[in-house]
Amino acid sequence: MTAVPAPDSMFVGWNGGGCSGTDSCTINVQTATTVTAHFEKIVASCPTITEWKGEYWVNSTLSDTPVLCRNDASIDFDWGYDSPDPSILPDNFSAQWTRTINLSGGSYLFHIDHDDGARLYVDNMVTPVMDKWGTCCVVDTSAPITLSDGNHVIRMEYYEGGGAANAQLWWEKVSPDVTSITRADPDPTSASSVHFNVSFSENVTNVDAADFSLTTTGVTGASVTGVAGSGAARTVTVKTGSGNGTIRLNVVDNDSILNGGGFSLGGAGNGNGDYTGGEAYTVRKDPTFADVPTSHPYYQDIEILYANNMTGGCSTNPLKFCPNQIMNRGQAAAFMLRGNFGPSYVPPVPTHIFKDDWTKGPWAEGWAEGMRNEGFSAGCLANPLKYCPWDLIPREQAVIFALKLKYGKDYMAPPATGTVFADMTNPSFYATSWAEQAYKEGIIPNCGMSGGKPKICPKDLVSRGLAAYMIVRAKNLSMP
Ligand SMILES: [Ca+2]
Ligand SMILES: [Ca+2]
Ligand SMILES: [Ca+2]
Ligand SMILES: [Ca+2]
Repeated sequence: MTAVPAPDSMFVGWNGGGCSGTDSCTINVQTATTVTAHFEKIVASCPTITEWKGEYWVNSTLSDTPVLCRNDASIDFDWGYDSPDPSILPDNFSAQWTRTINLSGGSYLFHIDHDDGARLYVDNMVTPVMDKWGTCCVVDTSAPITLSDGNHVIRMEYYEGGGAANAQLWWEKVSPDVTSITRADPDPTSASSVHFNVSFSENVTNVDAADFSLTTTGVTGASVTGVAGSGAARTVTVKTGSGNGTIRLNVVDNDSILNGGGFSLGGAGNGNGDYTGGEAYTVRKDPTFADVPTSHPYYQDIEILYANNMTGGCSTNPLKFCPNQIMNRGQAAAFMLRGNFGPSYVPPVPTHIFKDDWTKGPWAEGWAEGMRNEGFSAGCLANPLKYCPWDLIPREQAVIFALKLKYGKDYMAPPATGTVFADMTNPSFYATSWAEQAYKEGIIPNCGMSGGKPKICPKDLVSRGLAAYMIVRAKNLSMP
């Protein structure tokens, strides 16, 4: 006797009549004898599923229990005349793939390619969005489906009758989105109107002032006054009204903004294309510092430095910054350490390691020792040990401070070329590599042009205003 299991079962052994084990059994029948063959259903156990849960049946109707459960990276199968697995015969099998997937909100088209039939479910596991059970061998596309931002459950059911077999699922987002809203003008601003750059994921039409709103603090009378541009970009002009505060531009989706396919922003429905994550302007109609008017070339940088608690100015009543005062090494130490460790950094109590004359400004001694303790500067002279706090800082030294502020005390600039500047052409000079790198990274502006090349003016001294410019860029600071 031989026991032959059905495709979804396995033979587990004989019982009775002198038969045992799972080999074939021969019995000599002389009296009534009962021999029982025991079978067990194959119940597939699933491994850890990280992508699609793929369950496979050895019938074409998803009936009974699956014989195989596995993690499938994608639903992209072309089995030809073969089968998904050695445990499954090439005809009359079925499968189901299930996955919870995070999608950004919008309108989607789902596509299935199938031989033989398939059904697709999205979120609703009772009513399929596509039912192609019994229709074979074409690519089918769903109607547009609008999905919210977040998790969605997708299930595809599939069967193979005979001949070749394949199963594929993919989808595409067909509605446009706002991808960013950024400031087009310097920030902070005292201007009566400012501009925002609005970017969309693709070309759109029907963008006008009614599609925008403003979120403001402090200011009154701000309004959207114009929308220019085409394609996937717009520039929106906003009147800043009166008062000091902030203005952010938002997109309010009313389904009027459409792409070339006629799909509305964020998918069908108002509100699903809203965008409130853009950059804001800080509006300051009156400057913070009495000596830094809004027309000052470093006005934005100094305001940003102040707003980030990185400077208290040079005098308090009236509040002044002294933007044109030349920075000395003592002041640079304070900028450097605050810039690196944050505004709450407190310099160490001096232990008088530097033999400088501190009577001109006792405040600087702790900052100088902080620079040495933190490894930013060993000093200016080794014997006797001095820091030279009152030496003024030329641009060729400031670029080193700025790059170390950006990347840390151990940073070294890459080798110099000597070809960047009209007035700094010796690649072996100690500061050339630092100046070239700082200029390349936009940390220091040029000081003019000569013969088609920028000038760096290495010996020019650095004002506190320029120092603000360099710190803002080295630390990538903006209005908080
Ligand atoms: Ca087949
Ligand atoms: Ca087939
Ligand atoms: Ca509109
Ligand atoms: Ca919409």
